[in-house]
Amino acid sequence: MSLRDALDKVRTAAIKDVLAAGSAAELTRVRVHYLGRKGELTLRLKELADLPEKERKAAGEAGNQVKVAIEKELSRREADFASTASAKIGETEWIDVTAPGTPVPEGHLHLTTQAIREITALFRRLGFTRVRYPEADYDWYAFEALNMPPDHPARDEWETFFVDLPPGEKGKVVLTPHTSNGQIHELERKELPIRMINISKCYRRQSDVSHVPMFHQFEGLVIDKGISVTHLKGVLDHFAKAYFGADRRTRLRPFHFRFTEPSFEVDISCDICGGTGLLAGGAVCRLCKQGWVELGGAGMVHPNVLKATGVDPEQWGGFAFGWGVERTFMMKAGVKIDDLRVLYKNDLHFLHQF
Ligand code: FA5
Repeated sequence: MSLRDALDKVRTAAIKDVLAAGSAAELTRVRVHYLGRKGELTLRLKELADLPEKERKAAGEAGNQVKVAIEKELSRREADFASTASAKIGETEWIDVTAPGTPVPEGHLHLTTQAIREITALFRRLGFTRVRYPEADYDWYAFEALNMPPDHPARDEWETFFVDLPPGEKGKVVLTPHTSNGQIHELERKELPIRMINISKCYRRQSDVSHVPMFHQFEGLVIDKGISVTHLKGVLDHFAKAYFGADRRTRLRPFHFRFTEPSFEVDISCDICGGTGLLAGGAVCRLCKQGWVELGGAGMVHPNVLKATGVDPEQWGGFAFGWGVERTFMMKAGVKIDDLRVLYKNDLHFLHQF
């Protein structure tokens, strides 16, 4: 058989196979069988090289025509299969544009941030201005100007972290163990009267169910003329009722702070045990043990603090209070957390509950 005849035979067989293919995958197999690297037509075309030169050109052209004819038929059938497949998508894949969408997971602010915002808004309504002061500060602001001279034993209660820096004019640098440093910064500005609410991070070497090493306090300071302890009591009562609910009880316990006189600890009835100290089965409440949880300290600003900042205690006076943000949040009605440390474990199962 001449090469021409052989090529015609390949064309006829190939086109027959193309027409018989029942799917796009079968078509691919036909393509490989005839046009692939070792395909039938490809092998025939390789034989061209053995022909005498005068026949080679015409045979080459004939071979090319066969190739073009097969390609054309293959492409036509491939296009048929593709359009049938896309027509079928309409039957199997559809979307109901009226169906409710899948909700995108939404985050929320951390519970402490939420509490800080709520506390700030509450005091703002009473005319307090939110301020911020450094969280790494000099000894003078954290202790000395607060009537706690160097080596005074009262300092021990603050279990302070010292920063490893050479001491400056105002003493060593500490991570603020409370927000009372804000009182001194605020008084030093000499813009009286004062109604500040200073909220920031505090650091102490403590960790148990009601203590974390990094926590937040909010510190109020009111300096004016004619301020008495009844103003303090009024502000604290207002805050407790607005934040916790009218049914929660607060109490002031006499206490001692070096920077206030008289001084108090402010307690609130525990929400975990309803202020009884006992849980339903009779077990002692893990958080409060006796029905009350301490929220923070308060008192009338000590004259020595005013003197240290150059404010005349004969003319000016006022009160201050400093409470823990986390403890305050924890005691909110319905929160019922019996271990403060969960707030900072980054456990989303816990955080998403709120
Ligand atoms: C003080 O820090 C005083 N500066 C408060 C004060 C301000 C008194 C102004 C008078 C006038 P105290 O050490 O008790 O006081 O801390 C106050 C509150 O901070 C505590 O009652 C508690 O709510 C919170 N707190 C203290 N340590 C921690 C801690 N490690 N983790 C979480 N909260 C804490």
